[in-house]
Amino acid sequence: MKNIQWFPGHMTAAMRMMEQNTALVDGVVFVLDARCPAASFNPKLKKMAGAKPVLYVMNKCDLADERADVLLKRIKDSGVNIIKINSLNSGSRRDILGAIEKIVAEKRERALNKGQTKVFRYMISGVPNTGKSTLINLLAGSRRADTGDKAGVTRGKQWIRTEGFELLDTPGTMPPAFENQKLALRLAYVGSINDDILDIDDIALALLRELSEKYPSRLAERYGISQGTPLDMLETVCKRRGFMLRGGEYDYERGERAVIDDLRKGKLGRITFDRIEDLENLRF
Ligand SMILES: Nc1nc2c(ncn2[C@@H]2O[C@H](COP(=O)(O)OP(=O)(O)O)[C@@H](O)[C@H]2O)c(=O)[nH]1
Ligand SMILES: [Mg+2]
Repeated sequence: MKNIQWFPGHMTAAMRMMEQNTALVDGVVFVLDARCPAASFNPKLKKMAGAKPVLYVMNKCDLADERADVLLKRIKDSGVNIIKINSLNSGSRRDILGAIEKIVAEKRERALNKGQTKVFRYMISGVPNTGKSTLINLLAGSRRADTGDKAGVTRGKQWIRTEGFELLDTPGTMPPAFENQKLALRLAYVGSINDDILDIDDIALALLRELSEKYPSRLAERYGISQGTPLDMLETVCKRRGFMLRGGEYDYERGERAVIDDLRKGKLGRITFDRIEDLENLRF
């Protein structure tokens, strides 16, 4: 299997932009994907935050199951600020506002005592497609930041003002190399790596293998898959969906896209890929 490597030029520029903006902010919000918080954690970005207060947000919690809560608890118990939210649900607005306010509460109090009303600035950061722009829209109460279900929708720099805060949306960035290919694959499944650079065969087959280990009943329910190699499973998907080419050959690519699409749209149910052991060696 080809190793996943991705660091296009605009990402290098984005890293530089974030480095410069870190100096301007009071805190950094790192948006993670609740289905794979270890995979979507970026040590480079963390390092860039330096001594600034950090809040981790496990977003898309509606797509993850209770295993994500186990991960959240483990990270929280290590003394880290972390919450889970669903950015598409207005009920999460209060949670995130409360969490970012808590981080600057003392500073705000001190400013108020001096008769100043301060606007606190946060940089919203994280790998692509974790929902940074959607989170900003939730906070701003309108569609202000561009969103999209693929990597790389947000390009430039945007400050957005809301309720005593200014939020800086940023394009997603990735580490230049993935030390852990297992985690890199999970980012690919959930759409945090631009599909153009991916080998869809590798991703879909790895996804089928991982699902058959972790959520076999979902594969049985949706595709009638009982067992077999990843390729056997893919053929079952093709048969079930009628993805056949002339001459009775399997249309593998359509089958692959269907499985990936189903996962991304939540049609395979709530899924969490990461496990406690994936958090080892990560310093949130
Ligand atoms: N189910 C679900 N989808 C979400 C959530 N937050 C964002 N999304 C979707 O994820 C995709 C990427 O969101 P976007 O905000 O553009 O991500 P960004 O690249 O981090 O800015 C969009 O299709 C959003 O509608 C969430 O909490 N739950
Ligand atoms: Mg964005």
